[in-house]
Amino acid sequence: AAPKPEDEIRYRQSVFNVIGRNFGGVLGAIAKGERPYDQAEAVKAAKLVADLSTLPFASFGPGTDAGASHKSSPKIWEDPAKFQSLADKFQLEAAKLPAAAADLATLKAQVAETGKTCKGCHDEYRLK
Ligand code: ASC
Repeated sequence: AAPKPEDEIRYRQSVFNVIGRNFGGVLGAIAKGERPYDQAEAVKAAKLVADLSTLPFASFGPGTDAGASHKSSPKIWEDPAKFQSLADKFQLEAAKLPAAAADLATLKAQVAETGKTCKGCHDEYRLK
């Protein structure tokens, strides 16, 4: 049986939570100089973000716009293809993070590029 809408919402929120810990909490902090650069730690966080980026967007199906509390804008379900195009941009940039994480300068540049795709989607599709 298909998961219940509230379970889909909980799943995508859980994945975004782990992405946020690893992207902002680890890679973003390193990029801002708030956390020391450790190559193994950075590569691990980058791989998690890249792998997890492939998961949440399948959980915005029909009916998952209502029910449990969430910050997803109704605009997502008005034009799913447009939402998916921003998800694709995020996944494309996130996939470059593991290789970029091998070096601090390339990591900083790729964190900036990936962060733009996070923000682009949040500005349009995440309610305040
Ligand atoms: C983060 C985080 C986001 C993005 C965004 C980038 O670390 O939690 O939502 O980066 O702020 O602009």
